[in-house]
Amino acid sequence: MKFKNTHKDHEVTDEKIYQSRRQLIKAGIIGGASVISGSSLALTLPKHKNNSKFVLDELTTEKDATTYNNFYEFGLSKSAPSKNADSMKTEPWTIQIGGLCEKQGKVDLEKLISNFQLEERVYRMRCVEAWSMVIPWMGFKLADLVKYCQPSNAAKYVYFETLYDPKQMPGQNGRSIPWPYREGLRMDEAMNELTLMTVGMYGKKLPNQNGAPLRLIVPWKYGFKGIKSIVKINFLDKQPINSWQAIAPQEYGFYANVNPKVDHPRWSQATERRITGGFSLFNSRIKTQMFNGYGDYVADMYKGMDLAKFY
Ligand SMILES: Nc1nc2c(c(=O)[nH]1)N[C@H]1C(S)=C(S)[C@@H](COP(=O)(O)O)O[C@H]1N2
Ligand SMILES: [Mo]
Repeated sequence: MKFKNTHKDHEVTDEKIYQSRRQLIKAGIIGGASVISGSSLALTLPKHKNNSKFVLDELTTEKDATTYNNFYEFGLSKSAPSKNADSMKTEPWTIQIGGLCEKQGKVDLEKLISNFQLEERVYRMRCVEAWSMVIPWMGFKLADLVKYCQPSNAAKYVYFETLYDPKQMPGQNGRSIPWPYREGLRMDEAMNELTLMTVGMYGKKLPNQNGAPLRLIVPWKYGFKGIKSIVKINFLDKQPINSWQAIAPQEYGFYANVNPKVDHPRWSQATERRITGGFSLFNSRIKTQMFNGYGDYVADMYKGMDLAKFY
């Protein structure tokens, strides 16, 4: 698949966009030369390892990020997705848009992507199981996609579903999760500039095990919000129930904001095992940060909410 992109870096001249990009660069969220102006994802990225000016944390190796996965559609173990996910056919890929919005119906993913500007963003990813990675993702802002869909004023939530096809996804023959995998965001969370619809990582297309060809990345929330292999986007007036909430509502909520002060009922969320170079049980254990360290960009959305109640 080729990702055509009509926008060029130098065309983004608007002062406000420029300033907010600068903010993101300073925080290490996007790389300085990260807006992709070329025509495909087969691009060379700047070496990140020692580029500490732009990247706050050491990157996780590509090997770890693509072989230690959660993708229950392809098995329950961390190694199963990279072994089994080749059975999923990702081209062509159709997205169904519906609910409370103007744009309705099926759209080819490649066509859809050509409307948006791709960026690389280095984000921390914190799994609810208390491990984390630092990954250079590639994608476009969900905010841009929401605007493209023209939701009505009644739309308060964005809802996503993963592909349901047990022939391609053998894990769906089991009952670990009520299929298809489901997720949702409040509209302001969807419009937040950090929220990324992701099509690539490490400068390449997403591997199947990481959620090809399109997945969500919400860096201030636990990893399970990052629904993979999306085929459906709906605009709703009521808060949807996500997959993990459906399985165990006392353990997993709708918000799933990374919060070191609210423990999972069965384990602490105060620290995390940071996986960097070479996965091992001895990878460094570090303190988990409120909102995974992205509070400056997202804390305002939760003012006045009791985050122990809305976990
Ligand atoms: N469809 C689907 N999406 C999913 C999951 C899944 O099992 N199925 N697992 C989630 C969990 S728990 C995590 S931590 C992240 C892992 O993403 P990664 O494998 O790319 O690191 O994907 C999330 N998205
Ligand atoms: Mo997770």
